[in-house]
Amino acid sequence: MNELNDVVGQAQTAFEQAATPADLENAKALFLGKSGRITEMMKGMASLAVEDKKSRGAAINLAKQAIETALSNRRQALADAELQVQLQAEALDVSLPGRQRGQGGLHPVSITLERIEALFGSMGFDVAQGPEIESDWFNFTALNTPEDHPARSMHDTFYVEGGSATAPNLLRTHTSPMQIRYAVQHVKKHRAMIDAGHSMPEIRVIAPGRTYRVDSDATHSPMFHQCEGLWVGENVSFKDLKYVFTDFCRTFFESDDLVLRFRPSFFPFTEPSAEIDIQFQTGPLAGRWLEVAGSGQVHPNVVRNMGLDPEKYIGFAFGMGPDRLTMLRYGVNDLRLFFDGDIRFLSQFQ
Ligand code: 2NM
Repeated sequence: MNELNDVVGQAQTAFEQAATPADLENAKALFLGKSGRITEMMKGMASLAVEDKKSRGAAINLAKQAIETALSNRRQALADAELQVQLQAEALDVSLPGRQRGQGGLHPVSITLERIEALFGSMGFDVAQGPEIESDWFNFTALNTPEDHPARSMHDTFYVEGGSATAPNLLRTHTSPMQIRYAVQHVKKHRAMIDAGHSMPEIRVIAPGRTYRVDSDATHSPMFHQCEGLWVGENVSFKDLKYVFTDFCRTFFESDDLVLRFRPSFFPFTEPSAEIDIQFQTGPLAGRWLEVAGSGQVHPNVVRNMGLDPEKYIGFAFGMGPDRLTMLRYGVNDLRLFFDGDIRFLSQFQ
């Protein structure tokens, strides 16, 4: 009897010590398997007398049942523990906020273009639109560019299919052609009024957009942005351009003491022409002259190509680079960062 109690005790201990279901099945074999302790005891009964067999058999059966109970308890305990581990690993925190779609944002150059449009809009300037594939006439000829001007060469301009030898198509190299288109439409709309000797409403427009030139380094991208401005009327002068552009620069850079310098220059479409430089009085760029735009009085040939009499109408124009303005405003030192599409760079402007 003592021996049976010991076997039951040993089985209980062995089962408790089994850490995995596989260990437990091995431990079970030691007691209930083909040559396990209980099985061996059953076999040992063969030599007993009939009356002893009955009581011995009953005792062994009780021990066997106790071992089976211990086994099934341990099986359940191990299964429960395994389930707990799995539940823990797959636990869902239902109080977490839902996964949201990434919030997009404007490209830094788009932010600049929107600011430019808003600022000039507040000064009565309309925003022109036009095609990126242009004709040679709108991009060069109408703008008084000589037939042999180097800008027309294939080294500087991307020519595209669809034109003819005498009227090629190209990717616009500036946004001035949009202004010619805009001016021509404006003049057409007011033709009767002009011919009757009345004053035409002034043309005040900016032309922002993508432009293309064969050029690529740290400060030049084959695709870049431009924003040109045009102001045509009977009584417009350089002082109007100076006033408007000074106001624009001070508002755009949020710097009231910023000063401007107009430096003589040359463009085929303006005469006289001037580069516009700005100088900050405070901040990291203080004291340096920074070139931000070209400008000038619209050439009489260009005024004529708009359908206006240059003896009666006078225009002023400017052209600036929104990419460079964005670099200056945010302190970016490599133009290519804008067009590499690296989200780590772009997301800093949101
Ligand atoms: C510049 C510099 C100077 C300009 C001229 C015209 C137009 F259409 F009136 F002919 N639009 N923009 C102009 C003048 C552009 O960019 C550096």
